[in-house]
Amino acid sequence: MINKNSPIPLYYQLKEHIKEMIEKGELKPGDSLPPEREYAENHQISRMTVRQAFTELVNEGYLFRLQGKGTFIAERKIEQPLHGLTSFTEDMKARGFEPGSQLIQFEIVSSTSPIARQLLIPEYGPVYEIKRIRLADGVPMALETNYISANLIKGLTEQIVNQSLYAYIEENLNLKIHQASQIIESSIASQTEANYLKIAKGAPVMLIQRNTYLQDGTPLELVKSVYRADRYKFMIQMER
Ligand code: 16G
Repeated sequence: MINKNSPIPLYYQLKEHIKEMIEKGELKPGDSLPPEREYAENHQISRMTVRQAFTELVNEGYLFRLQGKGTFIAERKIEQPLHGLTSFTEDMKARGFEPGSQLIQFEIVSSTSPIARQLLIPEYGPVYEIKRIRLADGVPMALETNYISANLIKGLTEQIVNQSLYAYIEENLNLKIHQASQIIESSIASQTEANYLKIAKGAPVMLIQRNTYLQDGTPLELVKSVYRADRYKFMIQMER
């Protein structure tokens, strides 16, 4: 599997080999890899080569290390395309996961001025503040906080937001969700976020802020999401 006469660097060959085994399902999430020294001896390559391959695979999210326990195969990341305006429920169904939500907060509050400005409503106007842990097959993927004008979207209930918000808005209220702008930046999980997402405090996360608009340009929602960086990657198609 490793060809020492090839011009391709050994660490790179090893990396590709491990990736292929993961893709074929020969290595499954949670499986452990032998210690670097043993691995190097078995394949008659240097320990440095193994370390470099493992480290890059850790950085790319294919493997993870547990202090004192070894190196393991990570869960596959969900690849989220960025070109369609979709809901979490739609995204998960499209990938064969069962979407779910755990409601943390659901109330009508008076909007702060930054929120009022973005939703184009009077300051202190009533907004729903909805905080949900979004689940895929019961596993926490993201922590999402939505702000929606209570005068625009009437009749939201806990039952509705335990299902799909977008489905309710489009199917029950017949409003057309039209476009959104989204900002993605990296961060680390606070203690609270870590507890909700079942990750370690300080683990990498992606912060997403989405402003969504209806067909007539009315701001529909302001959303702040914290996505697990170990389970998510974003894909965008580009043309030149
Ligand atoms: C996605 C959207 C969020 C929207 C939600 C509706 C991002 C960052 N956020 O999570 O803006 O409110 O879907 O999902 O993609 P639902 O219809 O399943 O409730």
